[in-house]
Amino acid sequence: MSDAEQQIHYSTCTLCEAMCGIEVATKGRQILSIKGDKDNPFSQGHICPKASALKDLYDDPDRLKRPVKRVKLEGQEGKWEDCTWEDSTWEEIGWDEAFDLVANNLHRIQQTHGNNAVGVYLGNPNAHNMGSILFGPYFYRALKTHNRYSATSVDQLPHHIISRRLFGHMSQIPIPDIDHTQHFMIIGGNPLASNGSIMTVPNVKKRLKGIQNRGGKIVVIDPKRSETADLSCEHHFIRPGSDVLLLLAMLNVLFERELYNLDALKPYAEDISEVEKYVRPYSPLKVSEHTGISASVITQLVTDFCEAESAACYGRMGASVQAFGTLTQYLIMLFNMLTGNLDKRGGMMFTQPAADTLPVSGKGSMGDFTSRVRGLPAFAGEYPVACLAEEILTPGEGQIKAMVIGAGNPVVTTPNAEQLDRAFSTLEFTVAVDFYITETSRHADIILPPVTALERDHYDVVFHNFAVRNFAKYSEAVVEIDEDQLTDWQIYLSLAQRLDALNGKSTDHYPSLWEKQPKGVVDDLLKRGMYGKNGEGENAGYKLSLETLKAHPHGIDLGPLQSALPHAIFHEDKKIHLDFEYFMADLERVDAHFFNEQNEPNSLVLIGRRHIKTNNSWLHNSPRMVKGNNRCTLQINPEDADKHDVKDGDVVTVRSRVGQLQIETEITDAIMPGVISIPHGWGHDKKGIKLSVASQHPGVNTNILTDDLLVDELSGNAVLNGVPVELEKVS
Ligand SMILES: Nc1nc2c(c(=O)[nH]1)N[C@H]1C(S)=C(S)[C@@H](COP(=O)(O)OP(=O)(O)OC[C@H]3O[C@@H](n4cnc5c(=O)[nH]c(N)nc54)[C@H](O)[C@@H]3O)O[C@H]1N2
Ligand SMILES: Nc1nc2c(c(=O)[nH]1)N[C@H]1C(S)=C(S)[C@@H](COP(=O)(O)OP(=O)(O)OC[C@H]3O[C@@H](n4cnc5c(=O)[nH]c(N)nc54)[C@H](O)[C@@H]3O)O[C@H]1N2
Ligand code: SF4
Ligand SMILES: [Mo]
Repeated sequence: MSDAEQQIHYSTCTLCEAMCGIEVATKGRQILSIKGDKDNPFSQGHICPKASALKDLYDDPDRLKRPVKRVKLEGQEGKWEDCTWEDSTWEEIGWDEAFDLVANNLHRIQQTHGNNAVGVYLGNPNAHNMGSILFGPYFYRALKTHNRYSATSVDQLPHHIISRRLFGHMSQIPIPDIDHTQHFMIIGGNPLASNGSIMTVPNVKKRLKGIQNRGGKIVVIDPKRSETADLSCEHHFIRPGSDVLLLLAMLNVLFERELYNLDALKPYAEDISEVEKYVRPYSPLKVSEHTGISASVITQLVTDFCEAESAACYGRMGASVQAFGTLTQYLIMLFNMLTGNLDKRGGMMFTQPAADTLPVSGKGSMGDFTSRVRGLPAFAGEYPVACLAEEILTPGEGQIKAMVIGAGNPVVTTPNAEQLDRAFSTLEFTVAVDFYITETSRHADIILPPVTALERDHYDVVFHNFAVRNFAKYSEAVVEIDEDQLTDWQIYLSLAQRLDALNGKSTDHYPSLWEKQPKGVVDDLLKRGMYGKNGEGENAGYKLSLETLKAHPHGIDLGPLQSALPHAIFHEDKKIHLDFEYFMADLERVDAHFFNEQNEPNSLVLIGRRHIKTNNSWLHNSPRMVKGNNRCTLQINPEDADKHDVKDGDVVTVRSRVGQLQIETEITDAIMPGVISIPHGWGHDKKGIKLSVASQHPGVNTNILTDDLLVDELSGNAVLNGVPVELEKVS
């Protein structure tokens, strides 16, 4: 090993959505360094501090490499619920034994209690993992359960519902053409910390500065003067959860001043002028107090937007994961359409990815089911995760008795986290596909650990679809793995095959899947795609296939985003279905919420925030990522601090309907009065986890405060921003 040569590999960072190209130096199975790949045409050498966490993850002694089984210590028979964490220990087992145990237990529970007795939760890293995305579904389909949940419903669910209804496919989401826009309005996104979301945009800072350098403008609407707001030309505080009113008033101004531009969209949406009748009651004056933005500023926001040569209004996490997230994002879409900026250079545009999964993936089934206990709507075969705990805790037919958790940590990341934690301890059987023993996977009977990102081949099946340029890149694993280490897809396919066999179904198709592998699927998609070897038309000259991409290890630039209507529409009539009846019905709830005299607005509401060195709940075991000052603080405006007699650094108790926690304060005028901010992803003080670095920097879990009963009713998406809380100084 010691005389191994140093090698350089070109790969992609999979930690966030930006898809930065990385240059990884290895020696044998040692990772020496990770740098930005200067020759990657898309990211041009950019990386953020997280890229080195890929090495830390690979080297982490806490990481599991073989399956483990949780066993009770002697004398501790009975249910897990009655065990303390000290009563059990983990034992390494072989893969075959692990797969048999998992398949047999899930099968047994489904035979006894029905298919829906097994629940599935899929977390965010699946989206960054081609194997999970392409082969995971074989396993979920084999389970035949309706009880499916994912991180989508604490995140981008509204975007999917809107795209499904308007354009006919849940993943056909328009992206800001950031490199050409002259006016970029950001509502509830902080790309400088998050590196962009539903906008794959490596080196977002440079691209934002590019807008300013060409005389354009960036406007940020956010209850916090975020890093992005600091860089922008204009920032306005907004009361959390009131964006829907701002958008209604912005649309109102468009019609009032006849600033709308129907020409471009009329052929695709003849009824678009009907928007006027819905927004007429919401004048800037009417919404100004509720939003905290003056009527004149609202009008100015619209006139500036309309005067720009091109403009994009982009709403993200802060605007989606709140009480009116779906209606807000819908109105944002209408605003882009009515100003002539949908499908226009410098506006919101559709990508044309090389490996286009849309034609072969589910468009998003709607309205098929509602959840058993609370009746929340299913979308694309998933229920909102806000109702997962009650589906485990409420007895009756269809009660969840076992859970499969793939690359997720819902005990930290979903609302009313303590309730879910309790619920998980009542389960008969749990399996987690994860390389860490986390707050969630500690509940598992079996943990199946896949390899980490640099140990597997990668084509970004999801985020190329959301990129601000058309681009394609494939990379092979950077380091070799042991024969008995598996990737996610091998785990899922093994389980699927066993379950199908147990259910008496044919398994004849499995040998060809094992042979094809996810990369074979990508190869097919590339070849038959619009830039493909077998493609036709003006872009076929690229002749893409896996082989071509292997020969271009830095990736291939496929040019700026192009107009794509009507091709981008999946509805058979090739029209955009505005579906007023569905979306605008929610205005009734808006009126009841904001304009009912009896509703006293809460004096203090909670929002979240991200830091460049975090990635949801799971990078805190990298010493580099947690070094320095405690970042898990409660940010509060000086005015509110005074009101509560709190000094910087004081510890306060925060209470919501569902829980309470204690946390250190950080007084800053960057946060709006009446709002407090706590970052998510912390709270690594649970017994039974095996995260030795994270445990020393535990922080607190903000989702102890977020409320499972608060959802955006149209979608069932969780409300993680704008949660009513009370605060008290700890004496
Ligand atoms: N209050 C509040 N809560 C939030 C948010 C917020 O802004 N505020 N944000 C929400 C959002 S947007 C999201 S997406 C969710 C995320 O919520 P989750 O997806 O539930 O949580 P993650 O922290 O991403 O957990 C990922 C888990 O996957 C494991 N993992 C990492 N890579 C892999 C892999 O390649 N394979 C496998 N099998 N496992 C892997 C990690 O060890 C970790 O345990 O959190 C949400 N929660
Ligand atoms: N460093 C880092 N990067 C990440 C992640 C991470 O955990 N860490 N997570 C990744 C994931 S899974 C996602 S989904 C993306 C999310 O990426 P973004 O959508 O950019 O999310 P945030 O950075 O949380 O920024 C949300 C902003 O919304 C504001 N906000 C909160 N409530 C409201 C409101 O009611 N109205 C308005 N207008 N604004 C509001 C917040 O103050 C915050 O500035 O980031 C991804 N990238
Ligand atoms: S910006 Fe995202 S993709 Fe780029 S290096 Fe950082 S975490 Fe990785
Ligand atoms: Mo997310």
